[in-house]
Amino acid sequence: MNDDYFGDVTGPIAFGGLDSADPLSFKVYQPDRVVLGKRMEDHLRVAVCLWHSFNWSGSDVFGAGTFDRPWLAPGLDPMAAARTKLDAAFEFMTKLGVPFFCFHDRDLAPEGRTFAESATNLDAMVAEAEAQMARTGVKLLWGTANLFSHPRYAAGAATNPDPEVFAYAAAQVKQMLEVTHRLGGANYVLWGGREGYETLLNTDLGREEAQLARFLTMVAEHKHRIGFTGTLLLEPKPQEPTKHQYDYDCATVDGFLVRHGLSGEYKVNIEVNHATLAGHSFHHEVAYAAGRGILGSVDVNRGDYQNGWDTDQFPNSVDELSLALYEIVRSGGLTTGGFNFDTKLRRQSMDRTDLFYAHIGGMDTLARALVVAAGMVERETLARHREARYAGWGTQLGSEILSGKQTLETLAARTAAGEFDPHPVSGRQELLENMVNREIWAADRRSGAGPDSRR
Ligand code: XLS
Ligand code: NI
Ligand code: NI
Repeated sequence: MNDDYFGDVTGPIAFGGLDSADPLSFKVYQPDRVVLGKRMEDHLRVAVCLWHSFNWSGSDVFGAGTFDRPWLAPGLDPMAAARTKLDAAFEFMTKLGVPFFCFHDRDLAPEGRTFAESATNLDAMVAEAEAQMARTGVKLLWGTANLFSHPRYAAGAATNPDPEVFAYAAAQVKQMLEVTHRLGGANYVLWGGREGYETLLNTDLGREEAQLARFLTMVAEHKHRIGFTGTLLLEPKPQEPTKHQYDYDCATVDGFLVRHGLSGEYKVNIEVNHATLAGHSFHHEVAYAAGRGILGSVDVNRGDYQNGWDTDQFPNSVDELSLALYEIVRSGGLTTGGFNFDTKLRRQSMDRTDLFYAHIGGMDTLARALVVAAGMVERETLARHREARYAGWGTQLGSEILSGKQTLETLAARTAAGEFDPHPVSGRQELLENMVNREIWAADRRSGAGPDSRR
């Protein structure tokens, strides 16, 4: 087996702790460290993505690729290049020590001249991936179909004005769902990159919503037909590449699922930078999805607060991630989901080793956020305040209002009779913020101090 693409790095990356000066060691992430009764690796279920990390050359709209990625060099035989890319990816994942990966059909195998040729290419590469997975133990967190790169999808896939494009997308998703099933994937993702519009002047919103609903119903039906037991996930994003995307945010997706009888069939794959593009915090999106029972998986990254793009940077803010991790942990954790690094290196981070620095930093940030979140859960720091704030709803009045025993008339009569005299109480926001900071600062003592295995 090749071991050539990341020759500068000897894997597996070891835990070095906070005192280690080795940039190729984990400072906090320790797979076997037990946090709230569960191994860190099992809480986080980290995945590497094959698109930004292995199938992108560092090109942007203004310039050519900058990255040192021999398998993306022009002029290579596409299938040979795909095999090299897969070798490199599995070498990277094994050295990094992550349990999962994610890919689009087109990341694994090149598109052919016909659908049949694309399908054959994919099947051949899936066999290779299967062998790599068996050899390394790396598992598939989720698969997905690329329904946005090819020009045929410029006006959408399921929401295209042309039903033949819908049919083409259906064929692609059918194969990728089956591939994901064959590879034992834990989830299947649909991100509607072109399911939206550029201008309302040529767009029939009602028709496009009906098409999307039909498409997602067909996907759910096929999932059951083939016996795939993983979770179907929709990935919300408000815009980019289109001006407006229909799966705008978690609340929009939830409403769509309810409207079309698809609740229970789909959960959400929440991406940090998509949350912020939608004008929300990631914390908000996680809390919303958890509250609605649709929290599925996370594409972990971050945006840049000074621009409005999906910059997909590697996460590095413990403060922000801790709040989201807190909601995730207290809601029971990600079950079939995980944390997929849907992240792009900056264009000047050209070396292959930069992929290691980026993922190590991201995993340490996640690990540290998990330790902070666990502290908040263990000490019930926030939960006690939250419960006390709503205590009134546990009284007879509260339960009678919610159960429908009270009406506007009865409440008006009782208020007029002087029965109620509510007094505003402090929300204690600054106190709660201090409590969160204390957990973040105290985690310094705990985060490098795992009792167990160095690895
Ligand atoms: C793009 C999306 C994409 C999905 C998978 O913004 O994040 O990468 O995760 O199609
Ligand atoms: Ni994503
Ligand atoms: Ni993104």
